[in-house]
Amino acid sequence: MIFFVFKLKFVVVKEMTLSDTMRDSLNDQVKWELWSGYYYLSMATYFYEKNLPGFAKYWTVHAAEEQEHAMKIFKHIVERGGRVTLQTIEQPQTDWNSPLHVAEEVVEHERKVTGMINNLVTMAKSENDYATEVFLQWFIDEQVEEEEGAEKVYNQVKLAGDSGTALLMLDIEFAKKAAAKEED
Ligand code: OFO
Repeated sequence: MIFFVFKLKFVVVKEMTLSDTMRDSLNDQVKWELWSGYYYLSMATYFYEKNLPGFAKYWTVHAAEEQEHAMKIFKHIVERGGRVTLQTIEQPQTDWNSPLHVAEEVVEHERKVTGMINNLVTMAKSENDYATEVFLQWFIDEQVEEEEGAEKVYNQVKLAGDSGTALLMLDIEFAKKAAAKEED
């Protein structure tokens, strides 16, 4: 009987554990989410310098969201019995040619992140790691929103074109969007 209890415990512990490859890939994703936050914060500094505080605030709030994404994955690794290993976060780009250039790069970056999440789902499926696969569903949905949001920003900034007045009006809109996001 004692043996039976022991055996059962062992099986339960084993099922909770992430594979080394899954753990390492999730650890990489923690770094990329934190890096995304760093990247967006760098964009915020660009907009502060350009006297567009609404855009700056918007990207600052977005940076904080990326930190939350990193912490979601951090928590999942810990809950599944894995060890989080924090990695070096490289310096992001610090300058852009124009607000439209920023918007273009955000779209490109979010598409890359979607690819990373998709790769993680493929890995979880191939390892029959159902818990991680289900956990990643939130990120799949989030990336649909993030890509849609990034494309919308791009289209709005493109419409503003070279008009300083249009850009200033958009800046007011982005300040409101940032405030709404913060209240969420
Ligand atoms: Fe974490 O969603 Fe953007 O990158």
